Amino acid sequence: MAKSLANFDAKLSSVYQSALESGELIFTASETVKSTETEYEVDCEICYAPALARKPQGVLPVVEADPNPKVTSAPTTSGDLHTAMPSTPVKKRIEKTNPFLPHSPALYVTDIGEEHKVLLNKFCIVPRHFLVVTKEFHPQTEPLSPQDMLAVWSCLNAVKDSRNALAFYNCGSRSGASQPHKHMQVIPLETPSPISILVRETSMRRPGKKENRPGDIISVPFNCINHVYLLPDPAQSDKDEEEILIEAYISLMDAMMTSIREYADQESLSDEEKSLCANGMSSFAYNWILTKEFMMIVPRKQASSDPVDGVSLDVNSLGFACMVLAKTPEVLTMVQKKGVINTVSETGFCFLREYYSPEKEQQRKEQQAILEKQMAGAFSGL
Ligand code: B4P
Repeated sequence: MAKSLANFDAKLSSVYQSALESGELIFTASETVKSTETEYEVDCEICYAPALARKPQGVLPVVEADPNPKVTSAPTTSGDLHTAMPSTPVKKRIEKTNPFLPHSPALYVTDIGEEHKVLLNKFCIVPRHFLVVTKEFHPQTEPLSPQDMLAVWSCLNAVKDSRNALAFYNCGSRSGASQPHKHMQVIPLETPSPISILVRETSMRRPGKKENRPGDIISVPFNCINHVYLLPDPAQSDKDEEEILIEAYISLMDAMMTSIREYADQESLSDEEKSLCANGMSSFAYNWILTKEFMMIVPRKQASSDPVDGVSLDVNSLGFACMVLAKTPEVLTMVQKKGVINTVSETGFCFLREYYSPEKEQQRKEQQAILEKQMAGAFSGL
């Protein structure tokens, strides 16, 4: 059974506020650029945050003892990271550190059972973005355990506007993960994420198409392999939450591996791609998304989109929530030109190797409208 987390949302807010004020947590303000590009007219979101281009990556530089480090100004709550950087060059040694073991006490929210703790994300763009981390070290390449999923599920249910919240897991090196210690992430949102809207739209009843039911697996309109399992409401189901989550995860893993085998059977595949597909589950990279309504899996071929003039987009699970992060103006422009869905899809396994073109999209929309009209006519004649 999932743990019920009393006062979780209030605690999350108060720890967030204190960590922000003390400078332990760095919130980066960003601009959201909308991009409407699916057949359902769902807005994808490009989150433009140039200040993050200076954020230290997974392997953190450790600054060697400098008796008088000069800092241009104190860290600000606006999250402008470079204001907190030393103004003169300092001697650095690169060392792998694990930010979750030990964790910063200022970022600690609560324990969940014996195996997990909740920490605030030190570098957030969405306020109150938090991590569900294993207390002991487990690699980020491991599949999720029932306890992992239950811990995340209890958090999803405990946050305000829980139907909008989005949980994700970047599994493996090509999935966008930068920290090797097992951690799932949760973004509390006030409004539904683009992927939630897209899944609702895709599974809805339409002329000529029956409505999808809980337990069905559908795909959303990325060009790459993706599977979405529609979760039953535990209150309406004869299964408990643990059974529901395990069944969804196993079904998605099965569907993903079947699709990868079909992909590997394509004649024109390069040896490199064939060997990627031949990797066993233990080294397979994928993104996992969970909301109260669905669970989604996307296998990953590469960590970043194909470069255009040397510019590419790093993609993590949120890319498949139609939410991408552009840290430079060049990346922003490239994604706007190519489209979020096409850019993100390049990092998955694509059966169709065509690029998006506005003409093709228009043609497809017109054909769809004709078909829907015909079907509506056929239904009204019954
Ligand atoms: P990972 O699974 O390893 O990787 P990630 O989410 O892709 O974040 P990454 O670290 O690569 O950051 P990026 O610049 O791409 O997650 C590690 C997590 O640990 C991250 O959330 C990281 O911030 C956090 N962390 C690192 N050091 C920490 C510490 N000392 N204590 C606590 N937490 C620590 O992206 C920057 C941030 O923006 C990330 O949080 C990312 O999740 C988020 N983000 C990316 N795309 C986004 C989008 N479209 N909308 C909103 N947020 C987005």
